[in-house]
Amino acid sequence: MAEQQPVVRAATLERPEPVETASVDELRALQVQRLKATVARALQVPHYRKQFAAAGIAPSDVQTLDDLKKLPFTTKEDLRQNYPFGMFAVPMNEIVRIHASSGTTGKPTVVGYTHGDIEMWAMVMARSIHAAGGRRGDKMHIAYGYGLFTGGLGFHYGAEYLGCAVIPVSGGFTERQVQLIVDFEPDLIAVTPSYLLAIADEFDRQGIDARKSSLRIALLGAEPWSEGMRAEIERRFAVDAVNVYGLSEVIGPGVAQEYADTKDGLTLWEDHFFPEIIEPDTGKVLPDGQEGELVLTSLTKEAMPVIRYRTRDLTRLLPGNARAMRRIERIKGRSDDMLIIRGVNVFPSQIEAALATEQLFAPHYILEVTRPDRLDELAVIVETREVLPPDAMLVLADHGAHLIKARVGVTTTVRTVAPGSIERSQGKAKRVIDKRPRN
Ligand code: DLL
Repeated sequence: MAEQQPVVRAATLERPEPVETASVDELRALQVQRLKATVARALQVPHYRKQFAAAGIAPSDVQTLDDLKKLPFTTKEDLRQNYPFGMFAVPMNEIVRIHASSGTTGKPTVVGYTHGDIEMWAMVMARSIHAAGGRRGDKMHIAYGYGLFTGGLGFHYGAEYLGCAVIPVSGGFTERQVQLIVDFEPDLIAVTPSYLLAIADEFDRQGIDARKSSLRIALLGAEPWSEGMRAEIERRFAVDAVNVYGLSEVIGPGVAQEYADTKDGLTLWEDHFFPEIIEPDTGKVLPDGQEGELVLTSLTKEAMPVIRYRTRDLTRLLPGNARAMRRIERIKGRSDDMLIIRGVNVFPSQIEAALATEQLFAPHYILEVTRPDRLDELAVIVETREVLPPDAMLVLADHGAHLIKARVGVTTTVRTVAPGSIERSQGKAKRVIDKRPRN
């Protein structure tokens, strides 16, 4: 019998892809060409036609990347107003997948994909997993939710494309997560950082050493997290914990990815997504290096091209290292996450970073905002790592309030609670409870 040949489509995927090593000039030329095609495609959508007409823009006005500045922004509100399928640029019979992102208020935002989009998404995800250190033949445990959320299926297709053996567990059933990790011995895990910590707790509860698990790399994203959490996860699992960024409106996960060997910011896949940083209040484009809101324009999407989509995510653009594509810094927070406590602007990530400087605090916390009189007050409820006597809890709470005051500049009331008191998320953690009256 002839020796069996493996049938491996993934083997045709060059690693790294040529575009990853392209020069800046080559990359910019590709982006201009793709931007023009995207503008033409966007004009299939009544919303964009109206917007362009209102701004007095013809497609021929977009000849360079700098011309992008002339185009109007797209917001989540625009997507809501065109709910459910009004932003699609192709007929429904070319749509092969629909995802949606729930959002905290109002209608979800809906996104559609053609066959070509699914293929592109799988490729950027395969590229991301490879950058994170994943290789063909690795087993990947996926604990991101499957369903309308893009996390589960985004990783699923990318990992298969790369040639990994996918274990599509989805979120929840934490005991079973542990059992499957122990029994199936995956090399990679894709999960929100907050849920991975809940899985770590479950390892402890079952008396199994998570450091001895087969896991080598954790691909973490979908929510803000900190260097403190990275250190904690790497300590508890003996893995490389790397950052994955993306959002449904733009594709899902797979917009930007941190390389495991450098862990110094996330390389943005600029051949498919063009980044700008703007001042959130004025919309002014800021130079590379300055912090502001990330705005993304899709360059190859077919079903739902997005022009200058305002992500609300705050970060900076950094030069590429060893490649032309630029990096973004870890997301600091969302402009709509910012709390203003007695005039001081506060992001939950800053509080998290301040608390992380004290070993006795666990990385589980909740911020509760109230307005008892006319002023906003911020209460921080944080778990301790060990059970401590009541007076030690009080001393530690005081210490927490000092750390936050010194590092963030805001006065808070800190309440320390016993290990395990704060409810664990099975997906994105909800850290802020806003109890202020709605006007
Ligand atoms: O969270 C896509 C995703 C899935 C990314 C799995 C990474 C891993 P949405 O549900 O549309 O899509 O939420 C997108 O989540 O605008 C950010 O505010 C936040 N976010 C995503 N990744 C990160 C990250 C997915 N690495 C929103 N760090 C984005 C901080 C992140 N925030």
